[in-house]
Amino acid sequence: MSFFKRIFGKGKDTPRTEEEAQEEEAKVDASLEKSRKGVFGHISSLFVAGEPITDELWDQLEEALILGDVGVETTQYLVDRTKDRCARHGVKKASEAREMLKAEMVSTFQEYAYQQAVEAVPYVILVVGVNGAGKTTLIAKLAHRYKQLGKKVLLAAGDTFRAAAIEQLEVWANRAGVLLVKREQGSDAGAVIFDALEQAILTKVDILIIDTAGRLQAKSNLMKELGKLRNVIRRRLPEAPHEVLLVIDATTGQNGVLQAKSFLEASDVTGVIVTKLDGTSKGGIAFAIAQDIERPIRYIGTGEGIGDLALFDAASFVTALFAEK
Ligand SMILES: Nc1nc2c(ncn2[C@@H]2O[C@H](COP(=O)(O)OP(=O)(O)O)[C@@H](O)[C@H]2O)c(=O)[nH]1
Ligand SMILES: [Mg+2]
Repeated sequence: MSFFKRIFGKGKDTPRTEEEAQEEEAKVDASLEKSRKGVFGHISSLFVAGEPITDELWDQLEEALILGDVGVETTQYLVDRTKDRCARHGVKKASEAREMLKAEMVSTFQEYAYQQAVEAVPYVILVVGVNGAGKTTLIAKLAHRYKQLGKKVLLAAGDTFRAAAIEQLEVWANRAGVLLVKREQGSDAGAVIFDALEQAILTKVDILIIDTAGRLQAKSNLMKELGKLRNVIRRRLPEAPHEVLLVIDATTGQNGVLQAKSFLEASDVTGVIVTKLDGTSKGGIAFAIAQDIERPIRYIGTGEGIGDLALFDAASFVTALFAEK
């Protein structure tokens, strides 16, 4: 029996122990180091203790947020709301304004809160996003996580375009100790998914996670392809997929957000995963993602290893961005 207190979260991926929650916070903290030392350290230093709030401060803040990949619109939104919050609270000092900014940042993320996942067996998760965003790696991380939570996990190699993609998922499935359904390269992705659904139902799998190809030639093709996959799933399980996770690479900046938006029209995205936060000094992209994609951020990828995944928590994310080390 674990003596750690159980934390009952909102998702299927909880409960976690307190120790695990702390480990995840440390991972988030480490992956934001570049951002903290760069733009966000600078932002923090704009709010000089003992100084009053000035127009210049707001201008500098705006400039710095845009540099940090927060995006023009989201920056304007954040700054306006921070000003309002300062006015409402009668804040005059710069050091207090910094806390108002942080509070606004947290609430920006919370506008799209994660909804309680439905109970379903098998619980089907479809993973979408452009090539290279980190879909396959995320699937490995999720498989590992659910396995550790005692769930029976099955993966579907739905990216059938490249042989390497199937092999890559197979290597990860072995490493995570979960089963994989695949067909040879060039097969119909819908057929792979159909097989996987049959196997998941027959063998009473708890969680089925489906990989997809992220080719982004024409938007109409993408919509057609994803629509087809969705129909295959729904014909067998009308309520599925229960989650559609959109994976976005933090290092691709505003352009990455723009590309990711085409997936919103092509599939019913329920949540976002931000990967490679460890590889950028512009962690502000997370705000742009939350605002532009209008979905909750579920997890962040904090590295290339199977354990490098953290549940997203708005407050600890903002704290880590500004923490003084
Ligand atoms: N540093 C870092 N690299 C990552 C992360 N997630 C994925 N990657 C790397 O990004 C590359 C593409 O990942 P992959 O899962 O193949 O992307 P896919 O094409 O969307 O399936 C690989 O080299 C991964 O190791 C992350 O959170 N941090
Ligand atoms: Mg892949």
